[in-house]
Amino acid sequence: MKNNLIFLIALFNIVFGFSQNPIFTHMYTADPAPHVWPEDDRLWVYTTRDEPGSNNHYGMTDYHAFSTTDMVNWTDYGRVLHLENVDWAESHAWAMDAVYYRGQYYLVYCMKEAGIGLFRTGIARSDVPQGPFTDLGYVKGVEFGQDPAVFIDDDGTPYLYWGHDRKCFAAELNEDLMSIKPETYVDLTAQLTHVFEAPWIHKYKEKYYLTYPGLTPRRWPQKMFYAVADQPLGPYEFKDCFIDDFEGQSGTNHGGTVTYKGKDMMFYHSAWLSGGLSETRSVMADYLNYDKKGNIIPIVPSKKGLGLAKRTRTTIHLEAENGFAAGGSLYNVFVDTWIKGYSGKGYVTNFDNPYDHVSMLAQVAKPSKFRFKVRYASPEGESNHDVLINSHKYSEFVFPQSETFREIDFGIVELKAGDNLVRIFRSDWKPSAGELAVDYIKLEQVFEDEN
Ligand code: FUB
Repeated sequence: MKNNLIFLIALFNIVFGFSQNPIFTHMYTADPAPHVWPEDDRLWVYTTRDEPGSNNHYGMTDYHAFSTTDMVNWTDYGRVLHLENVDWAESHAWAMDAVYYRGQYYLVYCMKEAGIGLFRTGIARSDVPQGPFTDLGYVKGVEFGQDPAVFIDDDGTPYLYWGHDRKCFAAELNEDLMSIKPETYVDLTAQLTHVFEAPWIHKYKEKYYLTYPGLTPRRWPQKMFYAVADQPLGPYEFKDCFIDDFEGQSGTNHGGTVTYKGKDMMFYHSAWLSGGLSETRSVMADYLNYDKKGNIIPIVPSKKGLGLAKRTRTTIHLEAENGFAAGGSLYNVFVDTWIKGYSGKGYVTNFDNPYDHVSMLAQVAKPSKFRFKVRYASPEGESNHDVLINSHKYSEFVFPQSETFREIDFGIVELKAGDNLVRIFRSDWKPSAGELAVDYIKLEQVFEDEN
């Protein structure tokens, strides 16, 4: 009976072609940190980004935030922090975590310190989960702070875990999150068989589970292992491997767990989207199940993934007012809040002179098509503005009069692999009746079989 059911589910998936892995197909993403924040019905995933074609990790520069409510339709809020927004760092925007703590959202990341070249654990803050985040400096007391993860226990105590190059450490953080309590520092390396880097903590039935990528002796690629403890700082008892080798895996693996709408899930990465470039990675998600003794049941990565739909779809949502902090720019325009109903922190307006503009950065993996929408208001009358995508794709767009903010659909545009600057500017050749207010742009992923 049970076998018949499994067969029917498998058949259903084949017939309907469910394919939810990788979950983000518009951009190369890695090192996922999934979270659910208080009083927020969305699931959030924070990721690093691999540059198209790079196939190594040395040039990584930035982080993205994603959210969903149904595990199928995702929003990519664009770049939330970049190396150039962090004045103490010089390179290697490697793995990160995010945490909600005392009313603020923090990105806890690692980069190499300028002039020294050692990894530090940086802290950046935002008052909204989608960023962008503002750097506050690095955590004192942490040396070689690669691959940080923060765990807030039920009593509110914050813990930091980090590790690289076959080592793993942990400590309690002080209340400002900017330093560890040295007396709590522990070296967990010996307790975590095969550990290589990237610890992640979650709690299940009053036990602390530490999941991590590890290397069996002298052998890449990484597999995922876990260990269990009664206290957040251990001692940990090594358990097992729970994501073994799989076809199309990348050299590294790195992941985090989350419980959302009653389902436990594991996020990690593979090299499936790049199709063979093992270090150009993409985020995956699968259900995380336990047996009756609390052991994690091994995950076998599959295209089906969470199996809720034929595929996932991501919309890039870029708030105009984020400017430089999100990789864009504001030229001779300003952020205002006068017209109510804007999303985010305001809108961009005052396009007084020819070429006054707002630019927003959209990052994608491969040349691909998106449906382009702009949310705007133009209370005084129709306004003519031009949209430039990557300096060469040029169109004049008319924004009809609208006293309140509304979304207008400008049809399909093509983006190239890597960075795309979408610039909305005042045309120099046509007078504009209205003063345009740009709230955000959206780029909705479209697929070849939908054209
Ligand atoms: O993404 C860069 C590095 O690769 C991460 O920091 C490691 O955990 C590995 O995934």
